[in-house]
Amino acid sequence: MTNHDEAAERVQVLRDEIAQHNYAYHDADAPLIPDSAYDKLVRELQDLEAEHPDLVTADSPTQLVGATPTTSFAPVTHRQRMMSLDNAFDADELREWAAKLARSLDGQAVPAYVCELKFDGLAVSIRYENGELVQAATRGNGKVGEDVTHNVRTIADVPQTLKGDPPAVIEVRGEVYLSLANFEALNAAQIEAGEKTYVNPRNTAAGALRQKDPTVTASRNLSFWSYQLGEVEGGPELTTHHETFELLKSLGLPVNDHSRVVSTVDEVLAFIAEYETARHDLPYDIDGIVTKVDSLAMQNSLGFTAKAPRWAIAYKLPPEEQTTTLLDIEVSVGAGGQVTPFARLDPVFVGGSTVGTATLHNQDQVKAKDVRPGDTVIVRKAGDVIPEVVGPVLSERPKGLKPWVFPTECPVCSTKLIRPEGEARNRCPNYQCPQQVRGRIEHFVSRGAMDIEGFGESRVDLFVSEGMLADVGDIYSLDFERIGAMEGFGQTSVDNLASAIEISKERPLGNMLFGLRIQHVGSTVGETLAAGFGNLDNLMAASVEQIAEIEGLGPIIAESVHRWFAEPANVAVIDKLRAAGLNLEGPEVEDVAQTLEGLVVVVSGGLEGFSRDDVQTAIKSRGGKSPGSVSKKTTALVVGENPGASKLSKAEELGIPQLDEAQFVELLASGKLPE
Ligand code: I6G
Repeated sequence: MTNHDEAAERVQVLRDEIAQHNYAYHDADAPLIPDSAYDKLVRELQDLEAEHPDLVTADSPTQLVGATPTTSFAPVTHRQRMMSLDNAFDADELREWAAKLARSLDGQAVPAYVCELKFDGLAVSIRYENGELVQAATRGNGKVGEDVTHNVRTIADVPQTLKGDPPAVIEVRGEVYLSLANFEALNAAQIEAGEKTYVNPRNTAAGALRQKDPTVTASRNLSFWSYQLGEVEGGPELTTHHETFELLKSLGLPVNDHSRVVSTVDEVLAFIAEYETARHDLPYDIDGIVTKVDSLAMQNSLGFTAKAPRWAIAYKLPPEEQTTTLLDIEVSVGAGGQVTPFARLDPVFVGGSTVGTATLHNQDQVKAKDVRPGDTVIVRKAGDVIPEVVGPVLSERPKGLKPWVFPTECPVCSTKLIRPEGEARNRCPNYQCPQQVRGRIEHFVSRGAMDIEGFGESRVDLFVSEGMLADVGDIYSLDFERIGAMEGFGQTSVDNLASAIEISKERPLGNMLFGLRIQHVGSTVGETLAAGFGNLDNLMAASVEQIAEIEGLGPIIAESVHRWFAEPANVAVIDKLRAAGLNLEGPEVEDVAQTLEGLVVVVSGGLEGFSRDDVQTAIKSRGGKSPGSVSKKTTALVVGENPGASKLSKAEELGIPQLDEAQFVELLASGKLPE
């Protein structure tokens, strides 16, 4: 077979495959592969067609825009074609695009570009006549889309009547999308109802837009950004693309304010680099950056290819979803006994690193996602967020795969697991479970607690499995002679360990209380208890009410602390610590300055230097309030690791200042928001 024959054969295979994926993505709203894999197929086809131009046919997917209109919605012929965009996958391709523009413009460099976010949603065209919404259609194949007017009318962002002075006819093009907050809320409701979860916001938005019943669409709370004009009759003369935004805004249409006019390709690349990170702070998904030539006269002279405008390009951001094989589902046991399912994956490169395990959160989530060992699954890793399994690719499920069953026994100590009423987590109730013992000791010796240097996870593991440590009290009666005889220990390391343990006896009482891993006692609560009672004996003798009376504490913490000291096994640990001579005296009581008097500070996501309870105590003990949600009354939102999308989007919507951890610490000290 000749090289040309082989190419022709491969082109046919690629076209069939791409057609299948186009249908799955655009028409069935159920993609079979991630976008990145689809892009690779299209790229391969484009390359082959470029090498063998005689193989290009009018019906090749490279010459068509996307979905074929289906029969379920009335067809709408676009008066101006709704094209898609050519893609660039790296900086070189973007520079090449800019160089080609300059060549087409007789060597004249483009003086200004507009960079915009590429929202991961569904393109629609909305037609207004005399200011009234008359029709809305999907892109379809670019020439003919589907009539989704009734459904688009339910989107709160889309005005039925334009404001100001609308042109006689104006077609507004933009993206219908589902915000992350609304997507999460929808999935939470699905889990609550025992139903399957939705895979991602984009497909959920697509499904919602193509509902037969507009009340179902309305219930999904879709959103809309406008970014481009189609047919226009009348209205002001525009000379640049960025003026379009002003016109759209003046008519009451939503325009995203992350766009930027820049003058060089380097600035375009800087914008892209900025949003490769900033995308994780946005309350919606984006999958790329669109760059357009700003001058409309230049756009006009550049024109279109069969498929896309020459004056625009979409830079694809690295994919945050990939598919891989789910090898197995296992469970891990935490220090508090919580049993968490996680996926063992065939390692896959996604979101900037190789991922071999991913969380499955809890039993209900595994059920709602219906992922089974052996499945091909979609794995998502967005920024620093822990990787998660989004769902199975059902079309690839091998026959006979059985649903995964949550274990009934602890994988470490074989105790029967429990799931307390109203809790999402299963637990191992055995306080002596070696995994929990290990977890508690690791926490006690850790930096924020007793800070015992040289007492890492592997040593905790070793001493627990050798039967030398059953609880944190045993740390202070370790047999160093025996340790010295163990493999891997020289005299110096034994001496260092012994001295680090000795030094820890002088740590503040607050650190020790934090180290005991009492529920709701973080480092600040530990300090508050130590300062509030002056010494451990006073605290142990206190009633729930007396504990709750301490400034910054409440009944939940008080109940938990009291319960912990009422447990004889815990008192036995305290006895060991007392006998070892640990510092059980609190600091001199000092008044905490009421810097946050009258302020409302909401916290979302984990902070490095504060546990969840610490944060609350730190705010409340300074006179501030810290409710669980953002409202008009909120002074500031503190944003930590993995913040909740709904709090972020609400803060953004209301213009509430967002602080990082360092700024929060400053606020605690000064009561003032950063400049
Ligand atoms: O698919 C698209 C996404 C975003 C676009 C687009 C866009 O601008 C922000 N702009 C054009 C001109 C087209 N598609 C054709």
